[in-house]
Amino acid sequence: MASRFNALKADAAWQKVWDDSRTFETKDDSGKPHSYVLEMFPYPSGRIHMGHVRNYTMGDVLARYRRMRGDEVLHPMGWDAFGMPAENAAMEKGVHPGTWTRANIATMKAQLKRLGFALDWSRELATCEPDYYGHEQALFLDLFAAGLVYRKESAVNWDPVDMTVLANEQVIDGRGWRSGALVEKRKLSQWFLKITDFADELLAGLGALDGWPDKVKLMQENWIGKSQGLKFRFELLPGTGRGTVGEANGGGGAPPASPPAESPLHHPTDGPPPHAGEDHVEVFTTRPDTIFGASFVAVAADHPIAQSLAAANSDAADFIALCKRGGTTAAEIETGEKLGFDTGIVARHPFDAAIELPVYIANFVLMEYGTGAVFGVPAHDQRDLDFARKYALPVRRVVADGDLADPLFEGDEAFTGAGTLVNSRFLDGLDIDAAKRVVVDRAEGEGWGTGSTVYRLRDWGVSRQRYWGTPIPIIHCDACGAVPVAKDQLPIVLPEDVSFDVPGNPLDRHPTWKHVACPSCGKDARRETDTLDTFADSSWYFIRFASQPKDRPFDRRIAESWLPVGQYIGGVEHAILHLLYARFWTRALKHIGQLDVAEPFTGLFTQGMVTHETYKSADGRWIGPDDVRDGIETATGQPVTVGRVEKMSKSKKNTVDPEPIVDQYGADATRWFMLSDSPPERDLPWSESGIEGAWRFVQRLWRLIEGTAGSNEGIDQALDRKLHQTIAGIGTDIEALAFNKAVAKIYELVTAIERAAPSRSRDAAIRDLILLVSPMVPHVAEEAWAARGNTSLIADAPWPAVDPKLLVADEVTYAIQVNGKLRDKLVLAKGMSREAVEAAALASDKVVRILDGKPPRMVIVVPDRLVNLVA
Ligand code: ANZ
Ligand code: ZN
Repeated sequence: MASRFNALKADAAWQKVWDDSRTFETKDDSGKPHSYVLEMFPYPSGRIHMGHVRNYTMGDVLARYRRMRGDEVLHPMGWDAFGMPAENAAMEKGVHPGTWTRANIATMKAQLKRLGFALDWSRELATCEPDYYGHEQALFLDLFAAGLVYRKESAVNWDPVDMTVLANEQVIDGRGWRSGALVEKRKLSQWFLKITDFADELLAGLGALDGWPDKVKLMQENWIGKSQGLKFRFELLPGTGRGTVGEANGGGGAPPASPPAESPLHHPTDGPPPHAGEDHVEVFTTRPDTIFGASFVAVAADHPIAQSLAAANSDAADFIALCKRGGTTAAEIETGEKLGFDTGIVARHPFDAAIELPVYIANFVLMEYGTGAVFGVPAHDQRDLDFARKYALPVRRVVADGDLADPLFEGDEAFTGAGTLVNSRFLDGLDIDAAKRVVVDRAEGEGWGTGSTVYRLRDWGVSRQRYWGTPIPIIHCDACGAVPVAKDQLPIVLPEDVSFDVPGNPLDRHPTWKHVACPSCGKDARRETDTLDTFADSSWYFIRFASQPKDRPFDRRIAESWLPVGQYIGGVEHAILHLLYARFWTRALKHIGQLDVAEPFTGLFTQGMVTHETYKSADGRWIGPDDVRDGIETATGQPVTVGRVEKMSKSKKNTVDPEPIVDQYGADATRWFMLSDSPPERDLPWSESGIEGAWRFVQRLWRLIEGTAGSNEGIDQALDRKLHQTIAGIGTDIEALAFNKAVAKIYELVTAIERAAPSRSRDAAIRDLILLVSPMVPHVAEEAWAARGNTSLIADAPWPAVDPKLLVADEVTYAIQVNGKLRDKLVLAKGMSREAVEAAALASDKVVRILDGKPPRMVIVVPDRLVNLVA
């Protein structure tokens, strides 16, 4: 009797039914409670990968479950379709970025459809289409009108061979990733969004995000980087620059300026150094408490002091040029070699004019942060320590952990922890916070500094000198400046006829596209040829999913009825930028009165990776799992080395393509495996035996479901209990995204049903089992549902109801006495609360009759045994 479940046939059939009957199209006004489940939309790179399958399966189970619980669920899908890879494909293969992108979307959409996701495809959007990015241009203009957009000169990575701006990720070891040329820093006028206006709000808002992982909140907090600091000035000694003789390192007194170590980059100047006309340098610190540990002052390469020195000193100019070649990311600065140039200028310690500190130009000081100048405390800052060891500057302990008060600091690891001030005169004995306050108070009192709050967060530079992005709707006029395009001229559409055979931005080279009349004065003017950072596209797509009128970005009332996204699921790699930009964009829309939503995503889940073993050939090449059989590389017959289990990635060739897996095992087995083995936040190691096990389970389920026959007489209490506990437990697990726990409960229930003798309970359990597994393995569930004679879809069926009585694990019989006489017996749950037991006793018919409406004077409850009512 038991047939095999034919996944290939059933998958296609049910997917067609869902499509044809528009099962998963969401209605805005059904009157049901709105529930918004969203997974991060994919970049259309070409094919879906296992990470997508895992991510979208999780969201799908929740979406399907919520539908069955009676919610109107919005579960949409679209494409984050602008970006570099399409331009690279254009350069490498000569295919237009749009053609390449749209073909990828078609392929990937077909692949997603084969997994049977309950998505509302009628709301599908691709950010590269004018009917999306045109609305983004309108929003940009609104933000511009509200003063949240501005233009500023800013440094970019310039590839002098490809003649193009590079993103930080495209600079590898200081060279262009494509050309290999040494990258230069160039200044370009660029567009910025004022995210810093919202720094405090973005920080404070994290406090209310209970549905976010703590680690993500912490990452955002660090990125925003609010710190209390002190800005103050060091007086510069006039005419300094020669022969400041240093004492031995680590003495008990003030840290002296020491002679420079031999280094080609380290050239004290001769004669009085220029001070850029300045007699002081202003620094910013978040550790004013460490002021007596200072051993040098350092300025950024772009700092006026460095610049004016360079004008007169070619060594300084060379050093500055060298600094500009380095990377600008925090990681590069953290890990890169710390380099300095001794200007010969000497600064005076603010608390003791006798303490003199050398002033360096240093590559790890950024002009854009604080004041572009710092004082270095090697003992308590790692960069300063690296620098001090290199240039043999004093390293003096001023914060001690325990009673380690020796000023001599050894080793190469700075001490950044909590402690007590030492070797710091009037600060000695204070803790860090108290010492900070004392120094800030004195600086303010004596008028040489001011306490301040600063953020690490920078304004968001959105200009990209690229073709495949949203054109910035601005026109540059020599007379009128930057003039916004009128909204009725939107969308500003990308020209189709572009070439990628020469480096640079095709929009810039296009013969006609940028030449337009000034909207304001009518004279010849030029379109902005920069396009928007693709993070702008992903900063509001969830709003457009909720509401997509043709003539404006969204309908406020409808969007507000869906937002915020109750559950957002995606990779932790987006913990900072995407999530922060979306939070900003949402606040900016609120600020300009367009959308009253405080936070875009109230629930966030970051899922683990899908991993796989890696393999290397005898001659050290990575090889893919398909090319290995029984430890032998099939092509060469040579043994392979099995490497670590790592995140699936093209570079290590340890990927498994989902499509052949779905061909072979079907959508349900693939989905089941994604949910079953590991907790969703952990990595999931892909294994052949895992997917085979999932396939066997789907078959086992089918045999059980299909094989329903025989007696439907009699009750099986134990099975009833098991069933209802499972119904309740799975609901809780799915809401908590604990899919592996839900799966474990299903295994138990299946085993219990298999072992149970035929009965009415068993029949009911099988019926409910089909409902319970349907969010996870929807195709086999629909097939079974139909086989049992149901004419409507299981996707539209309600989630089985829980009978709370059956959730009770154990029951006890209570003796109910009135004035010590047994009057009734009640079967109640073991361990029930006193109040509940008392209420049950008072509700007994017999008791009601005896008490005759009068409340008892006293109620004695002996847990799990008896109740005595004293009348
Ligand atoms: C002295 C000091 C002593 C510092 C110490 C740190 C530790 P956060 O907290 O991350 O904001 N700094 C200031 N401006 C800088 C710039 N433009 N480029 C590079 N570094 C800069 O970092 C603030 C600290 O970073 C400041 O506090 C300063 O070094 C450095 F034991 O001053 B500190
Ligand atoms: Zn004009």
